[in-house]
Parts: sequence; C-alpha cells; structure tokens
Amino acid sequence: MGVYSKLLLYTVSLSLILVLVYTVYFIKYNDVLQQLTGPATTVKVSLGLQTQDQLTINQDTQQQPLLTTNGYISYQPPGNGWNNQRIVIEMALLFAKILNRTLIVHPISSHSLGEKMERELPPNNRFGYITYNKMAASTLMPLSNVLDLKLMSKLVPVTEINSSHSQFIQNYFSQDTKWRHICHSLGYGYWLDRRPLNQAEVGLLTKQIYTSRKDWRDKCKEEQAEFVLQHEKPIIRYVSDLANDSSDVIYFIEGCLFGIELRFMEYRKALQAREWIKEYVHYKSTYHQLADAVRTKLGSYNALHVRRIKHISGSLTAGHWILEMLNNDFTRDTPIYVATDETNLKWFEPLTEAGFKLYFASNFTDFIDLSHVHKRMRKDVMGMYEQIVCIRAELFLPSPHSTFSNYIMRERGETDSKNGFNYILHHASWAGDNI
Ligand SMILES: Nc1nc2c(ncn2[C@@H]2O[C@H](COP(=O)(O)OP(=O)(O)O)[C@@H](O)[C@H]2O)c(=O)[nH]1
Ligand SMILES: [Mg+2]
Repeated sequence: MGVYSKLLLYTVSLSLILVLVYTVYFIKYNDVLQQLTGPATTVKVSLGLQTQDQLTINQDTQQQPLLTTNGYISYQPPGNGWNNQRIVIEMALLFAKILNRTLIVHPISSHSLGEKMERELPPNNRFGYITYNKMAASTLMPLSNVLDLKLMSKLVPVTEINSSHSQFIQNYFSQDTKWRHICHSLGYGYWLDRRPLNQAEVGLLTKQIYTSRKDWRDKCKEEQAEFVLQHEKPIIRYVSDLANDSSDVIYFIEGCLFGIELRFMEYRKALQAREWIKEYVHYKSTYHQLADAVRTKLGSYNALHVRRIKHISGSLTAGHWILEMLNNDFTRDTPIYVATDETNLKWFEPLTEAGFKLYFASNFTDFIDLSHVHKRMRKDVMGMYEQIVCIRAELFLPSPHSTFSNYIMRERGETDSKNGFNYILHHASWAGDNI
C-alpha cells in the first residue's frame, strides 16, 4: 500500500471514530443538551439548578416547536397522603397552563413517614408541608416514577426536581431570581380565572355561594385580617391578575394549593380545565399491572375502598359496609376487591361471614414487586395500583371524605352534585354551578 493510500485509510478511520464518539456523547448527554436548548432557555431566567437535581421533560422537539413560556410556576408540596399531593400537582398544572408558565414539579413523600415526623413537631406546627421539608431526597420518590410526565409536558413544559425541598429552596435563594410567594386558602375564599367583563358576569359574581372551611384557617394566616375587614366575605383572587406578573417564579407557599377551589367564569373553560387534568395527568402504564392481574384472576369484580386509619371514615362499622353493599347491588357471587389502609384484615370477617367473597392486595403479592421502592413509600405506591383496580371494577363504593376515593370516582366518570362542595371531585368548577 502506497503512502497516500495509507494516509487516506488513516483519515477515513479517524473520521469514523470521531463520528462514533460524537454519537455516543450525543445520546448520553441528550437530556442535558435538551435542557440547554429546551424551555429553560426560552424562559426569562434559568434557575441555575444543578443538572442532577433537575430534569427537564421537553416536548417532542421534532414534532412541535418549543413553547415559549413566561417563567415558572411551582408550589410547596403539602406532604400528607399521595392524593393530597396529586391534587396540588393538578392545580399547579392548571395555573401553569392558564399563565403559560413552565411547571416545576417535586418528588412525592411517604404518608406514614410524614405522620411519624409530625408527631415529633410541636402541636401548633404539625403541618404536612413542614415534615415534607425535613425529608431527605432518599426517602422521596421522583414524580416521574408515578405520573407520565412526558404526557403532562404535552400540555405545559415540565421541569422535574428530584432533590429534597430544602435543597431546592437553598438553591433558589442563592439565585438572583425574582420570586412571588402566594398564599390563598379555602378558609378565606377561592380563585376565579378572571375578573367579570360585563354586567351579567358581575351578577354571576355577586351570587356566588362560598362556605368557608374553618379548618383551613391555620394556613395563610396573613389573609385573616383581610377576611375580617371585609366582614368574612370570601376573598376572591383572580388568576388573570397574575398574567402580567414579572416574577420569574410564582410559588404557592404552605401547601396552599391543596383544598383550593378554582372557579371559571365560563362553563366551557371549566370543562376545558377538567379535560386538561383528565387527559394529561395519568399514572404510568405500569400501574395497571395489579388491575390486569385482578381481572385475569377474578373476571368480573366489584370493589370497595375502606379507609380506616386516622380518618373520619374509620368510624364506619363493618355493618355499615354490609348494608351499603346490599343497597348498591353487590351480590355474593361477584368477587369483591377491597382496597384498604387497614392492616388487621380480621376487621373484615363480618363481611366474609355475611357471604361476600373478598380479595385484598395480599392475595396478589406475586404480581407486584415493590422491592425497589423505599420501605416507607410502599403502602402509598400499593395504593396507586389499587386505585386503578377500583377504577376498573364493575361497581365501586368509596370512603366518604377521602381524596383517595374521590380520585377513583372521578376517573370512573362520576359527576359532582350541582351545588355545595363540588370541589370534592373536581377542584375546577364553573361559577354558574356555585350560585
Ligand atoms: N395501599 C393502600 N393505601 C391506602 C389506602 N387507603 C389509604 N391508603 C394510605 O393512606 C394514604 C391516604 O392518603 P390520601 O391518598 O391523601 O387519601 P385520603 O387521606 O383518604 O384523602 C395513602 O397515601 C396511602 O398511604 C388503600 O386502600 N390502599
Ligand atoms: Mg390525605
């Protein structure tokens, strides 16, 4: 081989190696590259978080142009049970969508660990969000392990935080970033999507019914004076007032997005908000595993959610559940899946003695492997699987006042009562329903 041929061969080989190295590098760091080229650069500021703390879930850049957003929306997670945390995420998603901001989501925490930590706090400081802030990242679970964030990011750009909340807060305080803190509680009022535009809408506004939740007044204390000054008339805050807010981050403090009501002036907008939640907040497909196994093993089945521990439904007797089942067409020859937080399954013996065939998560342990889940999170995660079992049952009976049950009912397509506390199933409602 001549000198020139050798040189040509070397050059071609070198180019091939360079292309290979670049491809490997590109695949490996694609996330980081996307983060640099994604919404984080289209918003006004970068939060400057470390890449290991933050994961940006971008839209599919091939199919859709990147959204340009006005900044970020985030929230103090409320701690407590998973469904309390889910509701906060859903509300933050609506705010992000309406205000065209990027949503920053946080990991989820264990209910039982939160309760244990709460007992160690002074009695006047026992809030889920305070325990949440004390939790190490190792006990928290990334939200992307639970919800399909790729799907959610088709509605708004989503940035996922995987650090502890105190780390997140520490990072942002070190940044030269403008934050707006908001606290608004159902104890003092509600949210409306915008201010009235005409007389008819002013009329609609003045007729609004609002029942203050006194038990929510331990949050957003600074609203108290305003509430008293306006003779306990509800404080209405308007989402549209935030549209021109120049803050880089709008942050809901004290876990206050839990329990809020967001009312819409127009019916079609309320419906749309509900559709956004229905379409873009989904469990990851793996969470259907238990429901598939239950269906294969039991065929057609009915389901109960029996909430027992430290909950108002815990006072319901076994006799109550038997009566409820009889009054709601549950038959003795249709198997019944019981989702419950009760660990003493002997409690259900009267139901079995009454002739009902009951099945529990413990009958399906072969189908679910939770060994990779933090011990403290296992009950919460099992509950997620069980919610889907209940959603897919023929008939379902809920525990009253449980956000766990309410989610199941909402996903089964049940509707709210017209008046009263219709935020129970849907936190987004139409102002016309509230008169
Ligand atoms: N595995 C399982 N856990 C449950 C069940 N019901 C309640 N839990 C546990 O109790 C917590 C309930 O909190 P949450 O989901 O906010 O619902 P709520 O308190 O009933 O409104 C969950 O996070 C679970 O840890 C259930 O049927 N199965
Ligand atoms: Mg709860």
